Amino acid sequence: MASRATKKKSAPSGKLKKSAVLPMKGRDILVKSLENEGVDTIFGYPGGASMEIHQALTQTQKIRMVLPRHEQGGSFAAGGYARSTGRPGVCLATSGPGATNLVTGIMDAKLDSIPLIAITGQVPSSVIGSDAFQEADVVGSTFPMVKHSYLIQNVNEIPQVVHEAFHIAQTGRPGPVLIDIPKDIQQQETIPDFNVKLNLVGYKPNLKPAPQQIKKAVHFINEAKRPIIYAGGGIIAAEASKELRKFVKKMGIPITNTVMGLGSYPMDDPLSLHMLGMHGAVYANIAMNQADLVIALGVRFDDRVTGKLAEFCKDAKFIHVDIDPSEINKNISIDVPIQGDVKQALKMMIEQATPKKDIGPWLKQVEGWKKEFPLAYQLDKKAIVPQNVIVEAQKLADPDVIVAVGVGQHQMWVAQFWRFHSPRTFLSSSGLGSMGFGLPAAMGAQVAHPDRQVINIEGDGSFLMNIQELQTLKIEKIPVKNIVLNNAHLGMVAQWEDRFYKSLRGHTFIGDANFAEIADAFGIKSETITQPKEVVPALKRMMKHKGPYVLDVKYPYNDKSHGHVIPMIPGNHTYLDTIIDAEYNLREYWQKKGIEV
Ligand SMILES: Cc1ncc(C[n+]2csc(CCOP(=O)(O)OP(=O)(O)O)c2C)c(N)n1
Repeated sequence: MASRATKKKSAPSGKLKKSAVLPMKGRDILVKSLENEGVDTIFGYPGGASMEIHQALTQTQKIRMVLPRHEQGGSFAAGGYARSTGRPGVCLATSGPGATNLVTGIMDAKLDSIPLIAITGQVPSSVIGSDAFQEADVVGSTFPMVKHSYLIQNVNEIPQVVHEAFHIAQTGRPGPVLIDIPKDIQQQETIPDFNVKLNLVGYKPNLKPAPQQIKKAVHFINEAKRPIIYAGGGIIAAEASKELRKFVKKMGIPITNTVMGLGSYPMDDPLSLHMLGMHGAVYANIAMNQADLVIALGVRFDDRVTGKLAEFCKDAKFIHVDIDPSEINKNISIDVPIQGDVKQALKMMIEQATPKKDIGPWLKQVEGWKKEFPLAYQLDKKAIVPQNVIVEAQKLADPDVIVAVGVGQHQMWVAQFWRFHSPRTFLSSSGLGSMGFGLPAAMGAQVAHPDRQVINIEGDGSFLMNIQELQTLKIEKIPVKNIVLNNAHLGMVAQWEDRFYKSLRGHTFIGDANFAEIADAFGIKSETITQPKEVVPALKRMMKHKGPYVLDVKYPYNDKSHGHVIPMIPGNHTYLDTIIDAEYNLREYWQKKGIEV
């Protein structure tokens, strides 16, 4: 490939202050451009193709450089930063292996619509395409994962590219944007022009919902006898929790949340039906499926929510508000599509709709299901019960605590039993479902919120996947508290083995690790507990400790029903197939009671 070295542009006259007219290297222009976007933290791991940028970062007082111990940790940390603040998280890596190590974090941000800026150093322009040392086509390989990507080919483009990247990452439906920058461009000098203007032809997300569609939605709501609100991560991304609360309060309609939507509505409110879907509350799934109107707000009808599509909400009409037109009518045929900002749509509906005074019988029915099928767990005198650790931890935690999780049973138990009431307090790799997310995501959130309590609750398998970040916590003085729910198994997969493979263990026993000793080796305070009576005192000690902490909670993997995440709707099944306890699924339970199904 021909050299992409570019000629220096002459400075645009008149616009720049005298001090800015000095030539700067590409690496310094990049850092200044990031400062101009308000970046205060970068999670970056250096290497040959990015060390120029790290050199430049040593010269700024405005940006904290956090060195993760693995680029995947850096990308999840940037995700945790973004999820907990709403501002784009920034991660940085070198070319080749550094860049490929970011890929999981990029995909995680894509599936959960998280604003993320991933910056990668690239081999020099002159050798791109030659299989140079540590060359990887990161733009090509992440192409289907990013919202947009750039390979910078001219040092003069840097301010424009950075400005566009931040704009794209955080507007419309948020998502990841990649900036790949060859080493020679980092080294070249030019007189920069930071007076950049946005002119993105073809990218102008429409925020304004069509008024006639809102009118139609209000009409459908007026007519409904069994309405339900199904609210997801879009509410949090749009900062629309306040409007959602107002809407629910005014209308008196019950509401259920997706995993991504947890925190958008207070779960202790009587109208909250908590989480729905595969491991959601039985009452949430019954109410959804027996509703005559589903008001879907910032959701994407994920298969973990719908189960078997053909049977999903068979008697319902659908209103769907989403910023992304490609989500509407994707999985479900929608009666009232509303493309636009869900915050604006809610404001318009609040103004125009009248309270639902005519749904008393429906509310009574929903209340009945809530009482009949409570989320519950059994205590055990001899062994620690993980759900109980979660419940006790919330009792002792600060009210504004931020909770991160890994992926597996522990993740679903937190989603079921922790009562979230504020947006941006639950950090979960929900769409991608990536193990190894909890510790680095908590780390990113803690850096963004140094004065708040941040707790990571992770299974042993998940914790092991980015355990090296304990060193980052220690060296960077990041006081994340880690509760490791340690059952020596890949619990969620073992649960599926118990359910669907006659408990044949296909490499799901991982063995018992002593996480307190590992933490100790990193210089982090730690404790191990094995007995139920130790739970509360150990949690108290952990919460009181000022620095990072690892609490290793050892409990036996339990292959009986009460050791599983229940309720559970097996994949591609319907709510009637919900496993509600050891003996019955919902269909059998209702048949036994003489209820027609
Ligand atoms: C990176 C990655 N690899 C594999 C999986 C598949 N998977 C889903 S849950 C799970 C087990 C998780 O075990 P652990 O973190 O110990 O949590 P537990 O289920 O025991 O609470 C596995 C292997 C995944 N989600 N992510």
